Amino acid sequence: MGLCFIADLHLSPARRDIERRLADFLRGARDCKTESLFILGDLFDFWIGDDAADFLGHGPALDALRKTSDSGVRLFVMRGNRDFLLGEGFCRRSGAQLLDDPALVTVDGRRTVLCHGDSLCADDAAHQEFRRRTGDAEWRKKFLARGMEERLALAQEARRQSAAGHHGKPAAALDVNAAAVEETFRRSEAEWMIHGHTHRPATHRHTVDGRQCTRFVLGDWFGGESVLRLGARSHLVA
Ligand SMILES: [Mn+2]
Repeated sequence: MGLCFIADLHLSPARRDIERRLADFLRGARDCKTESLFILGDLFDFWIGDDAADFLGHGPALDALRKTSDSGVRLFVMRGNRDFLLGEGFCRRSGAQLLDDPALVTVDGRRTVLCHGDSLCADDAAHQEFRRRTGDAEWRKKFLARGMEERLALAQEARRQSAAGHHGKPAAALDVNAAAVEETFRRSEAEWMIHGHTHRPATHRHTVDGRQCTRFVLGDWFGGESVLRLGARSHLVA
């Protein structure tokens, strides 16, 4: 029983080891009758449309997710900055429910805000510009109308540029911005926040307008599985 929160697996055709890690983890989640599994963004290193899942070899990962949701584990997936094109086709195949970013839930009755985390990185100007551009419905429609090979080439080019842009940037510019964190706590009126994206797993305490708040940061899966197990019961807040 209980809840699991994960993020930043960055599954890709080049990292079949992470796909096996996920399959092992999901088997455990089914065996333990996990109540809900929340995947808070960047499950995939890039996603070029639901129609291209098999083209990229993600069939086994989707089957493992489906088996898990079919077993009774409630499966929630939030889009990250890498897999922001996850859509209804992915949901139908995996049995997952897409969450908005941010999403509000209760965890054992505590008001909790879930987000991928990139919206908190307000100091990363290049990334905020990328968010604005790719958030545009017209941009998405045009991109998805291209052939799979072309979409793949564009995604790989975007990753190269992002990696080059991060090189030499001060670490603080890539971490969360304190004001953005406070604003997210304030607006959501949440006591807890759970997010990924920064790949810096930790538990942080914040005082916001005199309220004690806790922020849980999820780790990536490059070196091993990284799971936050927290609470027994969750409810989505409408
Ligand atoms: Mn991310």
